[in-house]
Amino acid sequence: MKFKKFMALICTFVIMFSNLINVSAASDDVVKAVLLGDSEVGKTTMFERLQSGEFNDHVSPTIGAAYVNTKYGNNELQLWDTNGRKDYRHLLMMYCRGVSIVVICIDCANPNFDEWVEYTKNDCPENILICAVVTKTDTGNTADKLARITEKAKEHHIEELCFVSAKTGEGIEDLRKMLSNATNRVVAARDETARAAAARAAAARVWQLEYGC
Ligand SMILES: Nc1nc2c(ncn2[C@@H]2O[C@H](COP(=O)(O)OP(=O)(O)OP(=O)(O)O)[C@@H](O)[C@H]2O)c(=O)[nH]1
Ligand SMILES: [Mg+2]
Repeated sequence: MKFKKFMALICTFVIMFSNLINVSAASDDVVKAVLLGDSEVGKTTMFERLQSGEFNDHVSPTIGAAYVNTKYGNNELQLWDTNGRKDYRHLLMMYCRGVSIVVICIDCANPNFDEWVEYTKNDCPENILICAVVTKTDTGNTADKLARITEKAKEHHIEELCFVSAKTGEGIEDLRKMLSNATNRVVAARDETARAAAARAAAARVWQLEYGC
């Protein structure tokens, strides 16, 4: 038993260490996004469904994190799947470094945004795009319930929202579109910032030429 625990600990450290090397791998051209949400809301199942198009109902609880890069036109998104367990919460910060998009994942049976919106505001970089996915919509949702969740998301200033069932596949295309939109918005904002900086630098050069200072 002790040996098993020891090996599990070693594995956790190896995975975390290899992730650490990649954590800041997103270059300026790549937009980094992270899936956040309570354990068991279905982050990994959805993450896998996005990649394979299939529902795997035997995914293991995530240890550390994993990522996948996806091209949306000329832009590239690096999407991280994290683990939601409370006792690993202090490690999440490491995966949120350099992130531009947070995707809060909420189980439609228990749509509690508060904790994760709070976490995002306190522990993620400023000026990030906050999106949300309501998961497991196959588990008895009603139009009324979804409308209430949409209202709550607005109250929390969630900028993009979609509803997904990794089991039936419903909403997966909407999720893809949401990720693509969010990626393009981040790149457009970066371009705008770069243009503004170039314009400021050009104005400073003109000033220098005219007034010699
Ligand atoms: N009915 C239904 N079950 C789902 C769906 N998505 C995931 N599940 C189930 O929910 C459980 C938890 O899924 P995970 O993907 O491991 O959850 P997670 O958020 O990655 O959990 P952590 O890795 O611990 O943070 C599994 O038993 C899944 O089969 C869904 O769309 N519908
Ligand atoms: Mg997981």
